[in-house]
Amino acid sequence: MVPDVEREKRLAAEAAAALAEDGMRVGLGTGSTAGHFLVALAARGLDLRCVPTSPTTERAARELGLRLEPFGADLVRVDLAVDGADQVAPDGWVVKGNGGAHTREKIVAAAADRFVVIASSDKLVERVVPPVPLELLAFGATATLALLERARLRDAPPTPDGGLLADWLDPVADPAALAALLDATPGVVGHGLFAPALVSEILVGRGEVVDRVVRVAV
Ligand code: A5P
Repeated sequence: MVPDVEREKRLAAEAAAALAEDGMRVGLGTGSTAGHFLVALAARGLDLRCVPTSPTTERAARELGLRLEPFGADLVRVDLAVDGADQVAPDGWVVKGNGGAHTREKIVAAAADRFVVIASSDKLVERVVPPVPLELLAFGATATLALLERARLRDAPPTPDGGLLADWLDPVADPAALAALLDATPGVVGHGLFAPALVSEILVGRGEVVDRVVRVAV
């Protein structure tokens, strides 16, 4: 049976919104699943301070009446961050960035005491596969691409931070090894491989229920 993807996204988003408590600082992800989370979070009417991960999320959150604060010296950590995913693998690796916001999303996830990934069941994969989203510094992007032979620029506007979007297209035999390679390549500003250690919890809408995988830090 074909899953009702929007319903599954909404169920996962509502389960994540239930984790928010009055007074929390909350990181707001980007994408359609995160969009459901914004609606569910706003509906709770809590007193929150929120950090958006993209201009799109910022606009949507503002329209829903969520209080936004600059991600600066007065707010360097968040209690909870919630975001969607493009791929969720059983070994805990998550791929993000189809919408191009992965660099900001990872910064906010890394600043979160609890980073919760929400997804519909169609995002579950047996193993990470390409494309893996990249953001490149515009300066020297051709040279950076030459180092990453199997990456291609995306036909997309620059990110809000001036970065160029690209995708790694080779098979991903070992996500940790690829993440290390990308982290070590000058000119790569960010990539969409989110390591298991970054993810506290994964909420997957599956039919009428939400499966919860709580990750134990190792
Ligand atoms: C944004 O850049 C992405 O990381 C999204 O979070 C991811 O692509 C999931 O998007 P959807 O919820 O729209 O599938």
